[in-house]
Amino acid sequence: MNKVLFKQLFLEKFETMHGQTIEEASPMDLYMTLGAMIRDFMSRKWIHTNQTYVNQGKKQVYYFSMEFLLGKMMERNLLYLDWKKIVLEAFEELSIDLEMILSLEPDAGLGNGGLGRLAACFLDSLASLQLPGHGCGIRYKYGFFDQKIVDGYQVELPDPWLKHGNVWEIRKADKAVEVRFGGVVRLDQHDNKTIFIHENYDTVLAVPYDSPIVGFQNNTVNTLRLWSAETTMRDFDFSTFNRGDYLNAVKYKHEVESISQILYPDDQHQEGRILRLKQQYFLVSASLQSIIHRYKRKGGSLHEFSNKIAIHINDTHPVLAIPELMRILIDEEDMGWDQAWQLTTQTISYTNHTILPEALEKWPIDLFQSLLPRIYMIVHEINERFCHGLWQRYLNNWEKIGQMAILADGYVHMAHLAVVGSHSVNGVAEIHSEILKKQVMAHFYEVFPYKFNNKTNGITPRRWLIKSNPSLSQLITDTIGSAWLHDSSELIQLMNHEEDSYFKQQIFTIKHNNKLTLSRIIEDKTGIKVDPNSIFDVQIKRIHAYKRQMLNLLHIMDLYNQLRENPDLDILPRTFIFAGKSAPSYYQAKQTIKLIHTLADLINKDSSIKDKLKVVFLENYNVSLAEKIFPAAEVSEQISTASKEASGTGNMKFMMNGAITLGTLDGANIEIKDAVGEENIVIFGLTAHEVLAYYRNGGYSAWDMFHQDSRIKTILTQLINGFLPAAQDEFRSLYDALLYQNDEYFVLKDFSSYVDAHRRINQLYGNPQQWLRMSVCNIAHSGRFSSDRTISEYASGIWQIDPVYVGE
Ligand code: 26V
Repeated sequence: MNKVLFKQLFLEKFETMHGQTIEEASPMDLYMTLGAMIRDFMSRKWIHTNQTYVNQGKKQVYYFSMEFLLGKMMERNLLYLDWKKIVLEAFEELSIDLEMILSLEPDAGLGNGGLGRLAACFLDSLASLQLPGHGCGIRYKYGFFDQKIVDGYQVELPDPWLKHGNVWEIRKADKAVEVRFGGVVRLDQHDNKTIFIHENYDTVLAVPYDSPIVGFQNNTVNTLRLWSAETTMRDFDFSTFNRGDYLNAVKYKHEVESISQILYPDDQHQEGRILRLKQQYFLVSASLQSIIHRYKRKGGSLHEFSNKIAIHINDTHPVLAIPELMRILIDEEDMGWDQAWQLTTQTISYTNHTILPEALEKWPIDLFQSLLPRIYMIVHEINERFCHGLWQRYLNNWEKIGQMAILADGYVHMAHLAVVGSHSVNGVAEIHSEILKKQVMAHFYEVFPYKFNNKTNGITPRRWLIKSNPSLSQLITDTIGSAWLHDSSELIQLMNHEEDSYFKQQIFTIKHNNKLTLSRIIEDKTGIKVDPNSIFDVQIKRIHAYKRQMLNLLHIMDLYNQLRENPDLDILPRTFIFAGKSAPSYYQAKQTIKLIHTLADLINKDSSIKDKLKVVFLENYNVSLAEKIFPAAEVSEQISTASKEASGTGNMKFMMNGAITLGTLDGANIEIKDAVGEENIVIFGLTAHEVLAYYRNGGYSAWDMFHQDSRIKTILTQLINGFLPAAQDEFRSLYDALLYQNDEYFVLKDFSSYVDAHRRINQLYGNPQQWLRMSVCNIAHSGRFSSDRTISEYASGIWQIDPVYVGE
């Protein structure tokens, strides 16, 4: 591709698509035209990739996930195809503003947070490493809700991201499959074998929409297949409608389509709603049927299935892939139980992403059984056989067997099914994997020690550095060459420039410019003027008690109290930046958002503190906003209660953009510390060991903290005594959680060491050479947190897949 050719093709494409000349074009028409051109170009590579995969017959992996938090795709695709420069120049000649066109694309927000974004980074790395790996998910009509802040409160609005269509997807109506719900299972005999006949079920049509996932400047184009729920014409027109029951027919259609209507927005709380279970089965049944159809069509033998196909389940949400694969092999392919079980466990691998007990999935047996009668029978049989083995091993230890059973206390325990029915179980950071083995899943670890392993998370440096921070990327290339673009471990070469003051000056300038850009965004969106010379201290993530936004806020209140007492207090000016969404039904988290706004109101207006402190909340945190914040951040707040954050991935995005982590010894923070060394990170607070000991033995009293530390007493009292510009009882629930509910997440216990950690940040920042050296050291060591490293480990350690070279 070159500029002249691009211009010609673009104008032609525009005219054929829109039947008018470019002078009459709306910005959206221009966006669509560019999208269609990119898609056409990728299509050729896509076809070629698929042909190569078929011809070479190598093993492929399918990543099953209820969430893919992709963000925008157009600029990404331009960069990966190496078209960005050409398009920029061509558009300049056509007087089209590329940045504006790119901004028209809605974020594909089909995820809640860490788990969904990880799936998107993994797809990016699979394609960029030329690995044959594809995503399977749901094409939600509405993505994660849009957050509006009204009077300091979060309000949720729908996210109609498909309103203008989606240029990247291709609907494959001919590849639709049927998914069955409800009904009854009748047993019959056939050739001396029991067969299972599923009758009187409802059928939902699953229609796939495929999007290309192009690799970074290579020829690989993998597939993300998202399923949409529709009624079969048969059901809609003939059975119900012909009975003259028009209203019920419409209602039925609506019910079926509701399966792919919305993404559930609560990511740390198991809700037990039937629609969510329907979504989960819909995803795995449709995906498995299509994988097996295709596998057989290409001549594959089912006995070889697990040598040719790996299926990974992203948390337990797609765990019904285990009984569904059993069902297909046994009921439809006439295989015996033992062989089906062998193939199923050899095919499936599972990642756990959370240890919060309230997020562990379980479904009431009666609900499960009536929705999925045949699947229930299979789960029951899996449970019988598993428990039988346990009886032999543990003789009469009923308590232990009960704790491990898949069916127990009236529930189906999804994590138990995942461990029993897969060959690999991994956590997402070293500490998290250890906690799984030693605590949460200790019984299972005793039975299946060989299944357990760790795969520390990672992030794609292409989106989170090359795309989001182009000036830093350019400086890195100018300094160490371009090898790092394809191999992020090369970033370590930057360590040779740790003491290079010219280089550090450039690092400073880039950060400063990024801060200026963010300052403008902040002023545009909130009207708040922030000082670009102040320390940008950032906490952006889901709002949750265990992530402890409250700890950050209590420290801000303490600083504010000190400044009011002594406006000349010797601290460097700070800007505290927050963003994040609360689950719609999570009252405490919503009140935390209100508290951030209340403090911002109070503090930003108070001229007596001489602009030393500003508090900002940016609404509607999403991938695109994140891409603007990370490059401008200086302090990365990673302050979860130790043992609670499985890994965290925002911590890695900050580090890669040169921010210093202020964090607890939790999740991947520990590995960041190991990578950069203690002098290049600021650690505080209880260790996981200490936290777990408190949970086990008791002995923590929040009231003791209140009485022992006068700062805590003052601040907590200010929450409820009318000091804040809000209704007097507004923050009573936050106050009660910290005191009357004995501070479940040890906010007060860690307060004092958190304050000290901030003092240390203040000192370090006060010595620019030292701070910049730390910043360089963090960037240099961030290569280990590339999702390319993570995916290589999954590929060789779990999936047993190899790269497939796709030619021009
Ligand atoms: C759970 C549920 C519960 C039922 C309703 C819908 C729903 C949706 C998502 C989830 C799972 C959330 C788990 C999660 O996001 N964990 C995060 O995973 C990141 C990637 O591994 C990791 O970095 C974070 O530490 C971890 O909190």
